[in-house]
Amino acid sequence: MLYKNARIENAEETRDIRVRNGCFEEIAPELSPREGEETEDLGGRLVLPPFVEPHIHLDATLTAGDPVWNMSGTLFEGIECWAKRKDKLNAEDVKDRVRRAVRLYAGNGVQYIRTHVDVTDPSLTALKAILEVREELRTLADIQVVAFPQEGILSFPNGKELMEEAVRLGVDAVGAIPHFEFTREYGVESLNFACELAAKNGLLMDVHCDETDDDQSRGLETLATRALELGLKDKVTASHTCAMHSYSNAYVLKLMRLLKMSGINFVANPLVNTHLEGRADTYPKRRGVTRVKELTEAGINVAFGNDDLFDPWYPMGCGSMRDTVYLGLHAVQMMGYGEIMNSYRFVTENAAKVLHLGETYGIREGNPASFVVMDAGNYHEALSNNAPVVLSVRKGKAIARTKPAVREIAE
Ligand code: 17E
Ligand code: FE2
Repeated sequence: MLYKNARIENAEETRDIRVRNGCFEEIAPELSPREGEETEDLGGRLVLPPFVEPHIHLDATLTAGDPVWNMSGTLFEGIECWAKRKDKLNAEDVKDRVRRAVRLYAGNGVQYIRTHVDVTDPSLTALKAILEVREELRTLADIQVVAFPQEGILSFPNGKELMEEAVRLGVDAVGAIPHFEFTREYGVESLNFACELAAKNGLLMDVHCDETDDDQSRGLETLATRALELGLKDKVTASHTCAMHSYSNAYVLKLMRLLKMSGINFVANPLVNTHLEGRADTYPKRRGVTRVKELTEAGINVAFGNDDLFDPWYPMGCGSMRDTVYLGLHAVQMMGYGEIMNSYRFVTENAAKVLHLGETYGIREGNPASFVVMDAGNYHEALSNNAPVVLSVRKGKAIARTKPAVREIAE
């Protein structure tokens, strides 16, 4: 198969891409079709590596309003609403919603997903269902699973045992939620426990860390220190880190040294945290998105996630990575032209680093032929015009196509 005229990652010049046996065989300025080789002209459209969703809660997806709506818009009411829905979970219900969500993602060019799955459930119903359904969905996406203790590790009955059981069942990563634990001491202890569990089992880590406007929430320094001391480094991801928005600049100045030394990754979820945070403020209202610009400028890896898709925490979402990047750039004031052009990296290579996808991710000869085509000439245009992903190719196979809308203006 020969794809002609691909504008790979905003490049000035187009390239032709030859795909054989599911891999990129040749990428060059001009390739001629071999005898009998099928060709498709991409017409100079933007070609990117597949999108990576680094942070979503698939167990809760598509449950907003069932059985109750989150009226206050706070994280904590979301957790209460979810606890009510959790009581009604069964395997088929989880699988059906996950299938629908992954198909939405597939249509938008997302081929890799990291999902947090709540393990503060004595029956681990959602976890077992997701570990099963992810096998069935492999043709559309690779799904990484994080054992996520929504109601705490030390503050929930048998929290530690449930985390250990999740590891036995085959999760890829260990989570924690230090800011939700009953006490600061429990927060620190939960991080120590989670880091050791990850280290012992050779797993990745992804912590819901300081998702609060409380500037005294300091889970991050503990997580980064353990990541450094246990040699976990970039296997560790700190998600949310909203409190960093509210830390004093003096504290951040000190913290940055540790963050750089630790090598950990960050995931910000701008759509969800601009809406969940600041809820205890009057005016001015903080929006709680972590310091993405400063972290990026310090050479620290930051990715953007959606966090939610129509669930107790967020009543919107369509399975696209576009809106999180679009709003994220506004929220963190990274609106310089170069920043906009490069911002696809928040949901491609930076997110791929979070998931440890390794060298086989990316548009290079020899790699699996996975890429997306957007109906735009570069990423600025794609973001600004909300351009659809017109084609998603996964390991050489076209798995999704979207026809751009045709608009007619009378005069
Ligand atoms: N749970 C949590 O603790 N925080 C979130 N942002 C979501 C679930 C979506
Ligand atoms: Fe989350």
